Amino acid sequence: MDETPILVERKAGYRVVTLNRPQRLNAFTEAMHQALKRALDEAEGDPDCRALLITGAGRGFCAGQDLNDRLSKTGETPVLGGALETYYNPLVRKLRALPFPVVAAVNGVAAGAGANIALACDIVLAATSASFVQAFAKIGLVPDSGGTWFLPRLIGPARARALALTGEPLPAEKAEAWGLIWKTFADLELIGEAHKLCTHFASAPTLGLALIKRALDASWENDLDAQLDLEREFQREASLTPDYAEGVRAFLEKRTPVFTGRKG
Ligand code: T3D
Repeated sequence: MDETPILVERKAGYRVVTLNRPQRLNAFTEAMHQALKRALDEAEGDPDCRALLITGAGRGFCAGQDLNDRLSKTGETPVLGGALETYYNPLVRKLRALPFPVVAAVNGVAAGAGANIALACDIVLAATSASFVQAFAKIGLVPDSGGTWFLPRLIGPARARALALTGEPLPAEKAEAWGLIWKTFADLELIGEAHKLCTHFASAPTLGLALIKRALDASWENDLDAQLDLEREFQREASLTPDYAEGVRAFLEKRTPVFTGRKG
C-alpha cells in the first residue's frame, strides 16, 4: 500500500501531487511526509512549474496523522511534538512560501492535519460531498498544522472555537458559505475545475502572484502603515518584472498578454 504514498504528475506549467494511501483515507506516515517534501522541493526547483494542485486518491482527501503509528505493540502512546517539528510545521511553512499558487482539490473528507494542510493552500476547492473535520479534540489533541491560526482568521473566533472544541464535521458547502474555502463543485466536476485553475496560473505573471501571497500573509501581523510600506516595496519589485511590462503593453494593444513568469 505504501510503495508510492505520493503521486506526482507533470502538466504543462504545473504539477499535480496526489496523496495516495486511499485505504487509510490518505493518512500521513513518515514515508508519505518524506515523499511529499521531495515532491514540493522538486516542484519549487522547476522553473517551468508555475502552480501546484494537491488532491487525494480514493474517497478521502486526507485523514491527518496515521494513528496506527501512534500506538505501540504494548499499547503505549508516544509523547508528541517531534513529528510537528520535523514534518507538519515545515510542510505548512513550505505550502505558504512556494513561489506560485497552490490549489487544494479536496475530493472527500479532510480531517485533523489533513484539514489544516488543505487550509494552508492558497485556494481551496472542494467536492460537495467533502467535509472538514477538526478531529483532534476527539482524541485529546489540539488542532495543529496551523489550525488554531487559520480557523479564527478565516471564519472568526466563535465558529473556530466550536469546530475545534467539538470536532464536528463541516460540510463543504457550509465551509464555502462561511468563507473557510473558495468554492465547492459537484463531485465529478471538482478535478476538472482544479485543472482549469492551474492551467490559468500556468500562464499567469508568476512573480507577481508570489508577491501577492507574501503581502497577504504579512498583512496578518502588520498595521496599516507597515502594510502600505510593504505594498510600496512589493509594487516596486513587481514593476521590475518583464510580465508587468508585457501586461501593460498587451492591455494597450488590446491583445492577450504572454506572461513568462520569469525575471528576465
Ligand atoms: O505527531 C502527531 O501525531 C501529531 C500530529 C497530529 C496530526 C493529526 O492529524 S491528529 C488527528 C488524526 N486524525 C484523526 O483523528 C481522524 C481519524 N479518522 C476519522 O475520524 C474518520 O476516519 C474520518 C472522519 C476521517 C472519516 O470517517 P469515515 O466514516 O468516512 O471513514 P472510516 O471508516 O472511519 O475510515 C476509513 C478507513 O480509514 C478505516 O480503516 P478500515 O476500518 O477500513 O480498515 C479507518 O480506520 C482508516 N482511517 C481513517 N483515518 C485514519 C485511519 N487510519 C489511520 N489513521 C487515521 N487518521
